[in-house]
Amino acid sequence: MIDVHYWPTPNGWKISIMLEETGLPYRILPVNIGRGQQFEPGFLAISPNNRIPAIVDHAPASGDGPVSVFESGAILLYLAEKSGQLMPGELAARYRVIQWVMWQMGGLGPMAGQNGHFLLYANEKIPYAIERYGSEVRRLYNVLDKALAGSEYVAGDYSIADIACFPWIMTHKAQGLTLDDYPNVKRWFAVVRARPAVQAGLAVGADLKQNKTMDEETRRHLFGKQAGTPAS
Ligand SMILES: N[C@@H](CCC(=O)N[C@@H](CS)C(=O)NCC(=O)O)C(=O)O
Repeated sequence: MIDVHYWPTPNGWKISIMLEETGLPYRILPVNIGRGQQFEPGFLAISPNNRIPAIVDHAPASGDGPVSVFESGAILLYLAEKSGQLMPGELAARYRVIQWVMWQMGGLGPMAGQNGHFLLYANEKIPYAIERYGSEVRRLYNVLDKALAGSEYVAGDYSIADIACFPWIMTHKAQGLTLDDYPNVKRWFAVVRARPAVQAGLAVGADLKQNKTMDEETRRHLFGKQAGTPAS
């Protein structure tokens, strides 16, 4: 059984989609990031960066004790290895997938996260930040659009590279973007979204988030002083 420390957000959905795709047995352990549960010592012990998602696999292939993994990209790699699915075996094809997972983790996710923050959540509208992150997100969407011009999926066959990117493309409206400007992304997005496992993954924990708007307490936990305090 795999414990998934989870909240229904883009990085959380990567893992619920992957688990639905592979059929690996899992159990959801909610971490309400709007109520500060990411700072609780028990969670920090497995996720020292105080971010969801994190997993604990109680039956790893090694046969040893539980294995815990944080960072959604690392978790996708772990689950691909455990299940033997959604990651090609051949060397060049495998690294084609890994490089796009790294691209998502180091580029699309963080830039889209900052762009959304400065567009939607920052109390002060800072034109330089909005322009800086907005142009970087548009550049990244163009990179993905070009890749998808020559390939049905992000890195060859459907893989963890698609699962890593999809939830962040779901946020395109919040990024101030329309997929009409990225026709290959638009075509790919519709194909991935239609997959039953993707729909099932997106539904995981949908009932947890009763308050869809950003209330003051959520702002304090995500953007307040505690958010900048080193985990202890
Ligand atoms: N690079 C990390 C990012 C994880 C991340 O930013 N998670 C957000 C939710 S999508 C979170 O836990 N935020 C809590 C906080 O900011 O305190 C990953 O991909 O796992």
